[in-house]
Amino acid sequence: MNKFWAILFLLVPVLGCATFIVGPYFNVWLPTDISTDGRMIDHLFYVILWLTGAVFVGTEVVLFLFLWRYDARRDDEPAKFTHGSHSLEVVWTILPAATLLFIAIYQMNAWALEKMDRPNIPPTAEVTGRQFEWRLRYPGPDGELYTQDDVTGVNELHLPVGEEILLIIKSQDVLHSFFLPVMRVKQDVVPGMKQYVWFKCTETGKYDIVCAELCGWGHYKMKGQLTVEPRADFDRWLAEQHVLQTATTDPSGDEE
Ligand SMILES: [Cu+2]
Repeated sequence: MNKFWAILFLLVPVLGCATFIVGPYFNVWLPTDISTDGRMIDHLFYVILWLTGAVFVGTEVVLFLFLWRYDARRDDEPAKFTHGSHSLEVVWTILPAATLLFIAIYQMNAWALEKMDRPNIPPTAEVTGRQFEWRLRYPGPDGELYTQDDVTGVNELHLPVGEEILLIIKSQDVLHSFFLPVMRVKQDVVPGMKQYVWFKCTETGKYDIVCAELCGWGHYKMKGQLTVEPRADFDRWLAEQHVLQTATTDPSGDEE
């Protein structure tokens, strides 16, 4: 009977690995990457996946071997207890510590690029998370953010392709997380903090904006759409939005 349990437990690493192998064929793997830095992020993801995967398979195989080999009903020799092994503890403390240190050093460049080296350009737009939508604010015709002619919108983020993008990220209420899967950008949106994300889109198209932090009952519907388009289309869209907005909010057409 213990052989049955041993095989059942062996199925865990076997099916676990199989999931990763067949995943890409069923389109349940990483989404397409249309950012200039995405490859670096994906590479880090794979390094960590291989590291944790090897440990996972190793421990599961040892578990299987022990279940297969030792059975109290067939083996009447009493179990031996040990009060611990000093050297073993030193080893299993040093190994994970060294692994973590390796990862910390290995990802330093990526972290600096994504979180520290903010480009010195005017912000493309401001994104404000609130229950349960993304409020957007673009500089209007004067090219400056936080002025009278700003263009505002909800959930429909447009960005020009092939240009450095800088977004200001804020929250109006609770904790959210601004997530652009195709751009490999994810930033917690912390109330009271002004944060920045920057990236460059390499392909035009329509993509998801997701909230990746459980933020209340409507979290599931806190979805937006990112439209990446050529600069000319982007400018035209922004101008259109500005006309629509001034027409509805100010019939006289006066700005100030
Ligand atoms: Cu949210």
